[in-house]
Amino acid sequence: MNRRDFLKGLAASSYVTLSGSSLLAPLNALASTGTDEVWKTTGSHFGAFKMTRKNGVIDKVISFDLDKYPTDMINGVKGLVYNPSRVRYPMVRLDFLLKGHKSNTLERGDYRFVRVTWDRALSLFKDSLDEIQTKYGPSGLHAGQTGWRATGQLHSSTSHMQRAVGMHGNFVKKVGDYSTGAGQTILPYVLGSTEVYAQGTSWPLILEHSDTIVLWSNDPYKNLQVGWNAETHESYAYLAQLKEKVAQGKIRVISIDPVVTKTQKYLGCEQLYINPQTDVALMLGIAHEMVSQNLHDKAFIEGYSLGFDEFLPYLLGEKDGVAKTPEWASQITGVSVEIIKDLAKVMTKGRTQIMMGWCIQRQQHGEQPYWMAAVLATMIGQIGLPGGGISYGHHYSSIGVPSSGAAAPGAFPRNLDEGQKPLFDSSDFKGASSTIPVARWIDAILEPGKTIDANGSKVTYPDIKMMVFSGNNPWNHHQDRNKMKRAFHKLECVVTIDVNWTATCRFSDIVLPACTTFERNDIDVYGSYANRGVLAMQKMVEPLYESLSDFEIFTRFAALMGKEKQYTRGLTEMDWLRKLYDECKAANAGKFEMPDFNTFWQQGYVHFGEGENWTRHSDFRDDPEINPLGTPSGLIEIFSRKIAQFNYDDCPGHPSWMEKSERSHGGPGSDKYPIWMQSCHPDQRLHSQMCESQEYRETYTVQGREPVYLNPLDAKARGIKDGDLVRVFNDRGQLLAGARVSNRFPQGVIRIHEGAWYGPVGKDGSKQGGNEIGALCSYGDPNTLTQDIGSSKLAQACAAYTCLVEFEKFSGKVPEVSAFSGPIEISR
Ligand SMILES: Nc1nc2c(c(=O)[nH]1)N[C@H]1C(S)=C(S)[C@@H](COP(=O)(O)OP(=O)(O)OC[C@H]3O[C@@H](n4cnc5c(=O)[nH]c(N)nc54)[C@H](O)[C@@H]3O)O[C@H]1N2
Ligand SMILES: Nc1nc2c(c(=O)[nH]1)N[C@H]1C(S)=C(S)[C@@H](COP(=O)(O)OP(=O)(O)OC[C@H]3O[C@@H](n4cnc5c(=O)[nH]c(N)nc54)[C@H](O)[C@@H]3O)O[C@H]1N2
Ligand SMILES: [Mo]
Repeated sequence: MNRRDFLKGLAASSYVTLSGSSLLAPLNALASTGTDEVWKTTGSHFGAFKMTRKNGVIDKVISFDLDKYPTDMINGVKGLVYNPSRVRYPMVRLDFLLKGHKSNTLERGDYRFVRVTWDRALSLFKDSLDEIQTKYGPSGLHAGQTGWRATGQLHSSTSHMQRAVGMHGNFVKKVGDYSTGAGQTILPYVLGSTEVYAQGTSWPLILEHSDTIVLWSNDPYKNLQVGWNAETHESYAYLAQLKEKVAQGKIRVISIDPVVTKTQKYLGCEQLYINPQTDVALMLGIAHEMVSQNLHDKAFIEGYSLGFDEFLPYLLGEKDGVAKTPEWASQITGVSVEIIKDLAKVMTKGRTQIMMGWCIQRQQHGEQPYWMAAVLATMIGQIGLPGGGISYGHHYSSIGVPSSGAAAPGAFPRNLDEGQKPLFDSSDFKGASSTIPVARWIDAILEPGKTIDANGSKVTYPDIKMMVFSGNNPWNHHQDRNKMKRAFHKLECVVTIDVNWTATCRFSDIVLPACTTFERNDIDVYGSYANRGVLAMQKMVEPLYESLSDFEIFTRFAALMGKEKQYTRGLTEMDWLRKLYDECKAANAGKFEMPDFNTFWQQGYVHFGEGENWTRHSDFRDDPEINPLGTPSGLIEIFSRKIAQFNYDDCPGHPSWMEKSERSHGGPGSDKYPIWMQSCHPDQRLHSQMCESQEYRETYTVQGREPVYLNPLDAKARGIKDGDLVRVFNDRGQLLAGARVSNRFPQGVIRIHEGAWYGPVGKDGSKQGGNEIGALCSYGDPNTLTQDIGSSKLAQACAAYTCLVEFEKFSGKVPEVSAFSGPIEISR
């Protein structure tokens, strides 16, 4: 049947709705059968595993021999492959199939999809790209979002999509990321590098030299479970040693956090409660006390930094009439004057390592706490000493585990090869920017042509008409679902390549099924920053249903353009793995022994051995003239002339306390919505990944919903008991979640972990009504409620933690959870 006949057929017949019943087919009927039982090695963000296969189905999953601290999430791994949310075959949204780019976009998200063949799906995809490039040029297409696609150097799904789509034509890209957008923008001005993605001082040195460790907005025990590459979990051995030292009174650890973190419980360390979003005020109060008690290291400030003199009048209140005294800070932060004064003493006595988490910069003015913390560390004067100074990543991807120093394997190219030209070879963005801050894409869709400030430049929003997503889940990661719906009404076409029926698929027009990482062969770096070795990721089962690897999907797509060879360079999956491995072996020749590829593949792993201890910024400390920082002056910039020249009202030339647009505990907006909602990273997932893992999810859900953690007094005041269903709401949206009442959360603070799947239902409770603006989320996605604003004119970064809400006991007809059961399948 050609396209026209098919569409005619669709239009002429009445449709039957197949609600997900076919999704419950027995699992072992889905994969190829066999009687083998083999152990194979593979890797993932959750660590490395060994798996067996029985009758063609993954059977046992056990942790890798070298992983001494495997995460509990290992119990969810099988469910990543076998779950009811898998995308089984290519599907197209009903009205898009009928009307293409003239479809009724208000229907987008009503979840009605029609199954099509791979050929049809890929040609519809290409036709759409043709139409966009012809009508609008490259500014009409955004394919630049990235995310936590599965690990693997070959099968990086984002690279595959961007290389192939890039061979078709140019498109809008992003700068920065949701993780550290504000931090990675401010710190190059202050410390000369992003710091967040830099290797940190080695844990053994910290354990040896630190007297005090301040965990500031930081929960490493929770967050080190996952890594950007296959995680080794070696950091946990150091955390175990730290726990011992805390018990022996050898190291004092203070966790500055509104909530009792998993790390605080594990270490048995001190917790210092602080009102959310007020950390800059606390830091200023401490700094003020240091100055008034003459505790700061004047020689270090003089020799290694610039601009303390410009900052001091602000601190002392000579500029704005407000001295940033401990008394002043206490009123804002809820931390007592005595404790603030004591912190100034404690931090300047002995060796103090400040370890910043990232959450604190995912808020409005998120640049400020990072800058001010660097100023505090400068005043303490221990930057560049082992166990002293400041770090911004010890909770992430094995940072602090000494690096092996070996060369890691390369990756499949994301960009076009030298000399390759796109089919539509235009770079005319019609006066708009070709790159926009990562979290501002919804604003761009809503207000094309608008010019904003961003990091010293002007960005003019392109008129985006089509989005392509692969390896990221924007209907998880972006803020303010109802605003997103309004933006998506303006798009002509949305294409998503994913393993599962995420909410992003739900709001797409063309959905293509990728297989999981366990259904293809790959290689990975073992231990991101530690770079412990090279791991074989051996295919466990054939791709389920009609899913394909991203490599195969885009090889077929490239073939439609006559560019298959250009895309693959004429190499198969195994050819690529061999090539990446052999290049790595050559780069390590004479330094690290690596066997030939076949031996490696058979043994599953090559070990590079242990790395050496290292202290961040020690070279700068040794000689700031020979080893300057990457800042304009080469010194730590307490005052930045460059930033001051930008003249931003929300990011002046030195760190400053600024009130937030929404803040609890007496701040703006708290009279109407008194509760601060934090949407921290989940303990039992990687963002939205593993939420689909049904059995594992059921170990933590409450009445099938995502938990919302509540303080007992807040719960009681609203007549809520542990286990009740709760409606959480503000002017932006509403969701259902299940109450978990816990003393770990203070009054006025609730937590719903990000990554809870968006499962909107209409007023009638139907999943088809999920496209309605204001629809209730039936599962509990916190981004139904968060604010979509930029951190400031500097970074324009994600500010999800500037968010107030209210909650109540849910009364009303309880809707079914619509998040996980896949689309409403329409057939003739
Ligand atoms: N409210 C709030 N929002 C946040 C945050 C927060 O703290 N609070 N945190 C932010 C941060 S730091 C981040 S990093 C982002 C995370 O946001 P994302 O990185 O977008 O989140 P993931 O859920 O990991 O999305 C990865 C998607 O890739 C898919 N995928 C996995 N493997 C493959 C593959 O092999 N092929 C293809 N095609 N697809 C694959 C998965 O199924 C999943 O849908 O969220 C941000 N959003
Ligand atoms: N298990 C697991 N680990 C992960 C991830 C995951 O999804 N699951 N994601 C990974 C990724 S992509 C990232 S970006 C990192 C995220 O790393 P982070 O952003 O650092 O992690 P979070 O756990 O969200 O937040 C850490 C702590 O900040 C506190 N906090 C929030 N707001 C404030 C505040 O205003 N003041 C103070 N003092 N504290 C505050 C929270 O209460 C929480 O305890 O984690 C990585 N690790
Ligand atoms: Mo992140």
